[in-house]
Amino acid sequence: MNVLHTSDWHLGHTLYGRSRYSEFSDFLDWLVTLMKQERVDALLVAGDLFDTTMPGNRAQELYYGFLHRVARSTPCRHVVITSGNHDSASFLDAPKALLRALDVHVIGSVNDNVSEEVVALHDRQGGLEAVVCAVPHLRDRDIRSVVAGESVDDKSRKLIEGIELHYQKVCKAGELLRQQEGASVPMIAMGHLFTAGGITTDGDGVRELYIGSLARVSRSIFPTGIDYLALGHLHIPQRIGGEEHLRYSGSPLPMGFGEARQQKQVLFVEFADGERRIREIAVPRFQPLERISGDVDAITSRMLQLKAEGSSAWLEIEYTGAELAGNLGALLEEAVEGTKLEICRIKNRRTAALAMQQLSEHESLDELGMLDVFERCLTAAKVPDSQRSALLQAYQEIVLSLHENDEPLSTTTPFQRQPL
Ligand SMILES: [Mn+2]
Repeated sequence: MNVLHTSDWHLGHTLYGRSRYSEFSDFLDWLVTLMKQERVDALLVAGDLFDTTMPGNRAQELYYGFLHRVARSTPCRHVVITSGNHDSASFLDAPKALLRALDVHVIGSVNDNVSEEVVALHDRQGGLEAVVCAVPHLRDRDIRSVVAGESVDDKSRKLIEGIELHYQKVCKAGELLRQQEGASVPMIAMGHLFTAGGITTDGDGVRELYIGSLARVSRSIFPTGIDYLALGHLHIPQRIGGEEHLRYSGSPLPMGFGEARQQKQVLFVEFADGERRIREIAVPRFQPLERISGDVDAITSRMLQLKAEGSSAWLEIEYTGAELAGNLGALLEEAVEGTKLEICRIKNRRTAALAMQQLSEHESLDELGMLDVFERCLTAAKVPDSQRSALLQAYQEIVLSLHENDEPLSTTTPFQRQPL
């Protein structure tokens, strides 16, 4: 049996206001072709299918169009989709019954009955071929009973225990089903969460959100006996604890310039004759991204090089020179004129450094991250260092809970820029 694992598509994602529909469309076309070539029997998508809880029509069209194509034009017999922190669980669940007709199993929200999260995959003859313990993104409120006056450590411990218990219950139900059918088929688990030691990239926002945050679990929470664990949430592909079969597939597209140089992948898992073989399949780069960092000379010479190559890269320019470069914007506009290059963002470190010393008129919210803004508030209010870490933690917890609400966030709040 051939299984393909992917996650974190973030359909509808924009990069500094630029829409990425053509990249998403190219990726999904490529995926359909791959599924035919590799004769994929089951596709697992471990959360963050959409970038926002209320995806736009084009993002939805891509999603449903893809599922229809998979059902009609590939050998794939099963699709299992679980929710991520960016998805609205109820939005994913809404067309559940309809999608079942296409052999697509959607598990958006946690249900009191854990067997709802156990998906039995049957072959054409009706025999069991795999059991998937499809755990959706577990939100704080799904698993933890809040008690007033709890310490941060209490909350954290309860949350981790809750996640562990949930995985145990679902995997136990999966094991039971496997025994009932008397088949020694693979047991696959899915999830969307951050595990300790996970690697994140500069600029993806996950560091900001998870430093000292609650939802940090270790490898030991996953029951032994799982033949393959398909995780989502981290955008860099990685193993957990170096183990071959516990994997994050990572996002297929770079979600920001910090991920621009990473090779993106999907994971191909073949179960045959009681053996498991895992293969990483590289995802092509549909739209090149590049971050150019340096002084004016370094930036312009790299741009000339790209121009000579006929590159159509999207660029993030980071000026780190010593002098104030007031004409940087005009200089760069001139450099891209008549080329296919596009500048998405210009970061002027020199100006930003000045702004840190004194509030500058030129400072814009765009230059600051969520934590920067909060830290400015703490500084402005002369909050003593001894209180900072507790306040930061409380702040991060509030931000996390905002992300986990099922309603779209207002476009006017800085929280709109979600991490991972
Ligand atoms: Mn994600």
